[in-house]
Amino acid sequence: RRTVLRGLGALPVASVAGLPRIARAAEFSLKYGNNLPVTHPLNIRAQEAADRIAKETKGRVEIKIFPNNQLGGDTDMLAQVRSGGIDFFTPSALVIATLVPVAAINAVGFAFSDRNQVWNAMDGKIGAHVRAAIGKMRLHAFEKMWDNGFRQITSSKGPVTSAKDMDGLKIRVPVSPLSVSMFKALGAAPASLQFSEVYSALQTKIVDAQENPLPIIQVAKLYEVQKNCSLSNHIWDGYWFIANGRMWESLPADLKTIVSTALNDAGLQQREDIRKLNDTVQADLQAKGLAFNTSSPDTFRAKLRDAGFYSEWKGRFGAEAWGLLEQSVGKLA
Ligand code: X2X
Repeated sequence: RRTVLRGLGALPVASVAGLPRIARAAEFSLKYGNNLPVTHPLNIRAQEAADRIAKETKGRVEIKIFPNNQLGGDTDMLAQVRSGGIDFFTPSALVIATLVPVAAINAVGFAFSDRNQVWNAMDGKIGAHVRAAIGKMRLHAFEKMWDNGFRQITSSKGPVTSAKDMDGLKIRVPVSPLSVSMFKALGAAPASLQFSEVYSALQTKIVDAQENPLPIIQVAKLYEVQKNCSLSNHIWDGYWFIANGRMWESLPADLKTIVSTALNDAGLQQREDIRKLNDTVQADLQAKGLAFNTSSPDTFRAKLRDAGFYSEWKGRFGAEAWGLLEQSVGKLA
């Protein structure tokens, strides 16, 4: 997995006419897989971080990015980063929660009202709590979470303006127990599919609806196969940048510092990218034919409360994590 070719450094690398130039192999050649198109700010900032890391480690650490589910869907990449088949992965909180259940705490329906609240929580106690739980699975989570955004509902059917429009709606959700539970509580018919399958599932009408932040709807071209978008802001979702624990432990301390600093800085810049994108993305999607409507969170919250969603998940997350969430956002259940 890791290429250790220290001896090569001593070989002459000047190219000889007719022979390919021999590049010096990196001491730590690391693979990073993710589920997003290269045009998403996550991939743009991750590539910048990889370039910075190569430069600051003088070529000792090389990170190769495999975007867009090239190495398999989320479930596969999560297994690979655990086994060491890949070194880094950025699962959404929803997805890593299949392994670390408390990681979905930020995705409780209608908990966060704005980004400041989100980053205070995720850079503060809730984030630390989740990172510790990830650490117990022999994975290292870098401090700064990256942004996915507030999730919105799109559909090839009519607009969703209140909770009653969710009745029987065939909606794709990520492979996430919390998402399935929430959409069932809302009366919909959720189907868990990996992101790699979403476009074709919508195109072939296996499902009629899906929910994702607007930048994803844009870069994955979901507007081509959806008509309406309801600005529901029902879940805030972010990406944990994680590393295989054994690989991370094996890195010398000076390289760890360079890698951590570059990835955390890039995460902060990526959050800003998403914030700025939010000012323009709706107009762009509208121009591409997606119709927008607002929806009132009150009818959704009431339906979730009546269905016992909040009390169920309070029990599943446990008093400590739920208490930290309520410290940030106020009383939920
Ligand atoms: O699968 C999704 O919907 C996505 C891209 O938002 C996640 O990574 C959870």
